[in-house]
Parts: sequence; structure tokens; C-alpha cells
Amino acid sequence: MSKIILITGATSGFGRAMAHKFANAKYNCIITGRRAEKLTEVAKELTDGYGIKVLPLVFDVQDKKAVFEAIETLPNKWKAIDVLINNAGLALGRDSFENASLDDWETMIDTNVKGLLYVSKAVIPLMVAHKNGHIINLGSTAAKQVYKEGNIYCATKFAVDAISQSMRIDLLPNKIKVTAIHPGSADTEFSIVRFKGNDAKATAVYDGFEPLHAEDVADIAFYCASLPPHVCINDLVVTCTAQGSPTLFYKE
Ligand code: NDP
Ligand code: 8X3
Repeated sequence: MSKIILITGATSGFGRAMAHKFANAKYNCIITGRRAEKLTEVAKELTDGYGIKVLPLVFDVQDKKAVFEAIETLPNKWKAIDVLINNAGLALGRDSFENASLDDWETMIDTNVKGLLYVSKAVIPLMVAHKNGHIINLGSTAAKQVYKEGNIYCATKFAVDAISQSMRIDLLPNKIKVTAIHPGSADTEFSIVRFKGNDAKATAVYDGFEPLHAEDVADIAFYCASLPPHVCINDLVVTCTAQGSPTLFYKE
């Protein structure tokens, strides 16, 4: 029987690449995001490319009611979710504490922390019912070390790290694996979103070195999800070879 994966934030970047990677291995995919048009595009790529079943769900992870409605009304055949990837997330702005926008901070907290909690709380009962499941949370190198003007983005990712650790402990009796993947700099739509559409600023982030690509992180997520039932990668930090710490890059 085909496995089922639910990936939040599958309209671009890591989420989209992960959907392709798992679909290629014949997982049926529940993909989510706010941009309906992009989600339809990804759904078509997956059904055309891999002949699997796809269920696109448009919702904002910040909207508690919408999250629970979407998961609670899943058709029965989609309820046995094997893998949940809590990937939807964002950084907004790169400003010092006194200048940063409170609205940006609230959006990051509501998306990266509360959104991840809503989706997890909605999906976990389905996994508990089957005594099977794997939750993969996207942290960041920013979850391990704060950097200048990273303030609340870093704080939300530190929270993802802590939440992943406690989820793993609490879910042990239910045989649910929990893995946190912490990537360094990767050339997705992340920087365009962070710098609010400023192309020059976003591109400059990756000047002089080869960052991680979405497919690299998708390969790692797939590896984590493919290990035998008795093996769980708890915490995985991955950077491109040119990155030595959240702020240290060897640029040529
Ligand atoms: P992208 O901007 O390419 O993708 C982000 C995805 O999240 C999109 O599909 C977006 O979909 C979705 N998303 C954002 N906000 C919401 C929301 N409120 N509700 C639902 N979906 C949402 O960035 P990445 O692929 O790089 O980022 C994925 C994750 O990886 C994030 O958690 C990010 O913090 C983390 N990360 C990224 C790194 C990087 O350098 N790129 C490094 C380390 C971690 P839509 O806009 O359609 O809603
Ligand atoms: C994204 C990577 O370095 O911008 O989490 O924080 S970084």
C-alpha cells in the first residue's frame, strides 16, 4: 500500500522539492500552501510526473480554525498519514531589535511556531490512531546560534528545536518518530520573502558561494524518512560546504 505524506508549504522551495522526492518514491502527497495557483501547478507536476494521488489543501497555517477544518475533514483514505513535514515558514526583515517591525515578529511567531503547533496537534491524533508516524520539522542553523539582526526569526527556530525535542519525548509511547532538520543558507524563495520582493538584496545573500539547493534538503528529508522503524535521526544540521556557522561563509 502506498504511503501518505503531508507537506506544509509545498508551493515553493524545500516543500516543493520534497513533494517531488517523495512522489518519485510513490508516496501519495497532501500538499499545502496559501497560493492556490502555485499549489495547483505543483499538484499537476506530481500527478503527471509520478502517477501518484495528490490532495492539495489551501490554508494559512496561522489560521487555527482553517488548519483543524482541513485536517478533520480529510477523506478517510487520506487519514493514515505516515509522514508530516512541518516546513511552512518564513523570515521577515533583517533589522536590529529596536528597528524591527512588531508585525513582522508576530507573523513569524504565528507561522513558524503557532502554525507548526496547529498542524501537529491536528495530525498527531491520526498518527496515534495508527501507532505509526514520522514528524519532520524544519528548523534552521538559526535554531542553534543567533546572528545579528536575526532576533525573532532565530527565536522562532530555537522554539522549533525545543518543540521537536519535547515532541520526541512525549510521542515515544506512540512509536512516532520526530526529526528536526536544520539547514543553513539555501537559495529558495526564502530571501525574496525576507526582503519583501527586493531582488537585489535577496540575490546578494548567495553571492560568492554555492548555497544549499532545495533538492539537497529534500534528499535529506527522504533519507530520514526511509530508515528502518527502529532508527530515528533526532537532529540534523546541514550547510553548504562554504558555510561554517550561521554567519561565516567562505566567499570567492
Ligand atoms: P520558501 O519561501 O521557498 O517556501 C516557504 C513555503 O512556506 C512556501 O510554500 C509558502 O507557501 C509556505 N508558507 C509560508 N507562510 C505560510 C503560511 N502562513 N501558511 C501556509 N504556508 C505558508 O522558503 P524555504 O523553502 O526556504 O523555507 C521552508 C522552511 O525552511 C521554512 O520554515 C524556513 O524557515 C526554513 N529554512 C529555510 C532556509 C533557507 O535558507 N532557505 C534555511 C533553513 C531553514 P505560500 O506562500 O503559498 O503560503
Ligand atoms: C534560514 C537560514 O541563515 O537566513 O533559516 O537564518 S538563515
